[in-house]
Amino acid sequence: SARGVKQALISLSDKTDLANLGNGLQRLGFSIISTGGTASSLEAAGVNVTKVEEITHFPEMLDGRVKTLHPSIHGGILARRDQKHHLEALNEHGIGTFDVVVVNLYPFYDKVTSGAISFEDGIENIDIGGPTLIRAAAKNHKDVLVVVDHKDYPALLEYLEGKQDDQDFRRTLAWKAFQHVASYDSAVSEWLWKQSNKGDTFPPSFTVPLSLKSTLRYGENPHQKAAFYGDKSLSLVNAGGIATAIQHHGKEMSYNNYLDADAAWNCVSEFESPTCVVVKHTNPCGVASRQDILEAYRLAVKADPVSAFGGIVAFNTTIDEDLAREIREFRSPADGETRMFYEIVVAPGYTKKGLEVLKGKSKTLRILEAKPSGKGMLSLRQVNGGWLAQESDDLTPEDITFTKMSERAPEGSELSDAKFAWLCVKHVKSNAIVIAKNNCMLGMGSGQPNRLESLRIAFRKAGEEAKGAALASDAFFPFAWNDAVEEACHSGIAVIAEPGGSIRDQDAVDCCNKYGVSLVFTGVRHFRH
Ligand code: 93A
Repeated sequence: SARGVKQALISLSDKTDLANLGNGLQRLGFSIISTGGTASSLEAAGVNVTKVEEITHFPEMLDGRVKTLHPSIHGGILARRDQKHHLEALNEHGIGTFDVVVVNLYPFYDKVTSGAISFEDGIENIDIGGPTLIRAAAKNHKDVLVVVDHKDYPALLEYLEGKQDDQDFRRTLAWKAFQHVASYDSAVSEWLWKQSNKGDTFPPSFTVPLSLKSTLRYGENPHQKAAFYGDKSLSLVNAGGIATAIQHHGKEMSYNNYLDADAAWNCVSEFESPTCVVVKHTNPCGVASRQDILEAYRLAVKADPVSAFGGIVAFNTTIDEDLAREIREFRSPADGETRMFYEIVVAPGYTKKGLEVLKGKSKTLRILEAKPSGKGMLSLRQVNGGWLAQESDDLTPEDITFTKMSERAPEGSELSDAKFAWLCVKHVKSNAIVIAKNNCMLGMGSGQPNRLESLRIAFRKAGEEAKGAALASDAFFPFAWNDAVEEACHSGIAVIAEPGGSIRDQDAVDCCNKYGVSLVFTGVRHFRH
């Protein structure tokens, strides 16, 4: 410092680990300057601290809106130590330099996402002085260490104890500082957009503040580098979902694991009764709902045991010891011998014993605990050079009117079978066909450019069980005779649910009437591209 004392400026809303930081800096001979609340906390922790007012000779004013916005503070941060005239200017005004600046901001993000908050409260929670301190220090990082994350306190103290000057460390801190401010400002701007946009939430305005969560071993293939980012955009953030899942056990999550776990979790989260979903390559290949979750699990695997092998298993119920044991021991219905192998198990919770038993299945099995994926979220997809935004597809069979089109009305469990198939088909890649009965998926066809081909695949998997079952199609059938509808009728399906809307809808109706199959139109479709 110009006065020969090392000075640290600390101004924190989140005071986690402040005592350790203050004591550490004091031990290293720093004199500590702080704003009101931070100074009180430091004093309470037995750390000597000078109030900002004593440096600025100016009180915190305007209810704290102006605390640190003063040349005595910003001069001491921004002065170039390699410019004689900068240091002379500091001397002239009796300003000391700052070597360390530790700041975190008013919790604007938490405040505006924590439920109803008034517009005025939102505005008061916009931090002005804090970002200014952070930006100034980050700009002058060559000589000022800037810390915005309490997890970096130990590294800061370690660095200050060492003798080496490491510009890489300083640059990393400066990068993190600007990330912090950028994500803060984007949250403020998104919130203001919502306030000024008559409450409409679409289209959103956002600068996606992506924060690096982890580097992945590789992408979809080993020759592609990959990383995982979390987002803190007000429009994108989802209290639940796979990005915030806790991993209890197993090998590190891969790029494809995230995609598949996301698909499985989003699908199973939609069901209200106890349900198991098995996903392979982002498509649900087994789904079953049962009061007895063990039975649901066995049925979901049985729908397509070959695909389920190496897949992702998701439950919407807590996994207890019995279920964990079943997951661990269950032998493939394909040969009755091989123990099933999975990449991931995901559930909303585990009993202590359940978790313990499941961990015993294999060292690599990834065990995830996730909170339900929220509704009303925004979905973003990338195309080369741009982004597509859409509201998530939140429609459930409860929101939809299933209109009878055929002479024969659905009878017995046919309508509930059709609704179950409909909820499943929404999660299958187009062209999607699902055959289901008694709250259980029997077969599915996905991703075929030709709807008839998807249908044939679904029937091949369902086999004889397709007789009397329901069939759902994510979009309408362009042809009926000698095509998908007639094939479905021939195969003994009892009820077909499809959106309708084809110019040949009447053919589909006539065809179903000829075979005595009941046909319902949903009026909505569930494309998944
Ligand atoms: O109201 S402010 O925008 N005006 C300022 O000059 C200022 N300086 C620091 N907010 C300001 N701060 C913020 O105060 C910091 O970013 C920090 O989050 C908070 C710490 O206040 P206290 O030490 O009184 O708890």
